[in-house]
Amino acid sequence: MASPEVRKAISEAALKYVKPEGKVFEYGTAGFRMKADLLNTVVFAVGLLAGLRSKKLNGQWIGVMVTASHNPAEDNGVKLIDPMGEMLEAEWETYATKLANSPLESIGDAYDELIKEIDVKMDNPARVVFARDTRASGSRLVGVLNAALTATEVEFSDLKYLTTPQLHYVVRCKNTLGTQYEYGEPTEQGYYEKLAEAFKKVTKGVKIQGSLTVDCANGVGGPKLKELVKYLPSAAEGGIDIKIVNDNVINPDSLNFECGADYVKTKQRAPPSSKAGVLDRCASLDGDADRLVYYFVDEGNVFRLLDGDRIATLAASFIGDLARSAGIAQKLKIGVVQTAYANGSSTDYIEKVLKLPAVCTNTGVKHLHHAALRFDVGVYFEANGHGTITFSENALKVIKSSEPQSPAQQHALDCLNGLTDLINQAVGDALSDMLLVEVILAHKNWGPKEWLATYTDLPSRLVRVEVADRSIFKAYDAERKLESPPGLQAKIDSLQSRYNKGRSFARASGTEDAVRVYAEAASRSEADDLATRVANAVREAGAVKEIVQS
Ligand code: 16G
Ligand code: MG
Repeated sequence: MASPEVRKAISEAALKYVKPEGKVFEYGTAGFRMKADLLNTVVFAVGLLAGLRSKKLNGQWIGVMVTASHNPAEDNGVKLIDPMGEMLEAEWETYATKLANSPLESIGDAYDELIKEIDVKMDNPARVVFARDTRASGSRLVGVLNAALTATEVEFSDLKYLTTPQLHYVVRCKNTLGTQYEYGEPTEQGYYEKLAEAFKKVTKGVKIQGSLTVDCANGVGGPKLKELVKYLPSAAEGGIDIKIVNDNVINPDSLNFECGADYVKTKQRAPPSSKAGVLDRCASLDGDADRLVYYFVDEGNVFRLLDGDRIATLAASFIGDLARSAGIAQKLKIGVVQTAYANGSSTDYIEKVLKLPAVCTNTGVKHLHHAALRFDVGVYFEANGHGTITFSENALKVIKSSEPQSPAQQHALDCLNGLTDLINQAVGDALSDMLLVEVILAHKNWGPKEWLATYTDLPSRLVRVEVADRSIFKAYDAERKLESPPGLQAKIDSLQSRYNKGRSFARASGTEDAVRVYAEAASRSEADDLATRVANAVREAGAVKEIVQS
């Protein structure tokens, strides 16, 4: 139980906020995310829970990130980060949901009930570190967080503006400091130094050609990339010639507006502001810099997207080659983790050309991350550009302790070693992923055209369908099939079988009130047609259920 002082402080602090009437909150794939005005009481609850999570884990640091990623400027969100920089453990998502929905008048009781249910030792210390993106509502929400942490006597550290992956990095560093798993200096500067140091190691002997234009979605990635550039070698010294665009964080409404990774991926076009020339490398981050996509304008002015699938295949092929050159391929189990949204051609390429296992999981970073941990080197990316590479303890041991038999082996081992530092293993990180892509392209001596030529994407289409109640759409088999509503899956199966290389699925979104339909097929018209037909079937199934319910 909380002490009477803490109970009193919680009640007093909670009085300042008003819970939006009739709104039910749910800790989803990306934490809580909605219109920023509705978030005060949710953030207060998250603050209370963060302290409990830390106490439960014997005072390890827990992170709280205030961001709504690629959502519009008027939204905001909040999510918790576990000690190793990972997403919050699934069981605790239900505690977060419970606390966020508890009436304010009795939030102290709900807090005490949770302490009992989770069996938290209240004598343990509690430590929380938090940060936010550049949204205007962030400062108010951080104030609320501060109030909850103060009321519950939690030690905390406010790191102001950070990208989401930077906060994940700091959390992991703080909790590994002084142990054999030390991950780096637990500061923003430590992050830049680690990346820059690793970048220098892995670019030894290679030259990066041309320039890279980076669209920062007018979010926190802009100022942070500018900072990172200060630590990297200049183009003249063998570094990257980085041109930063869409880095306006002064006008709050410009965030994610007609730019950023989500815009580029979903619209399949460059931001209208883009001035890139033919074959120029371009990249887009999202609003909190945990997603990255590349693109370029081909000869003939055709827009070409290089999405998360492309980054995964590029990285897997490079690491596979390095492991072979280093003579350690037999000792490392390398695998790629994707979701159902991965283009079928990328999966074929991984299995048939790279000859690596490809695993499919549910959408949402935590699912991919956990599946990746089952490999020694787990390459995971969502098609939308979120991903990273994990190295097992065994992999680190093999890479660090192998005795090279030749200068070529030495070079490959050094490069692998550098990669383990260059890659943010806590979470997908657009800045770190960007350096990784640049390094690989330089090693392979490839421009974006050669990268694109590795395989040909099947034309695909994504459709968003609004339904009365998305919860009736229950998926299985890594969200590739629906068990409910009854009969719908049979319809989808029959539709996709009519198209050459047809593949389609529908799943309820975890972040919006909608069902998403994905379809791919051998030609653009077939993919579009299949998507339209499946969307109609979903619409009908949703409508039927609505009538049944009423
Ligand atoms: C969240 C997820 C992202 C996923 C997306 C799917 C995290 C940090 N983010 O943004 O990985 O692709 O949701 O959204 O897990 P949807 O469920 O609306 O399709
Ligand atoms: Mg994001």
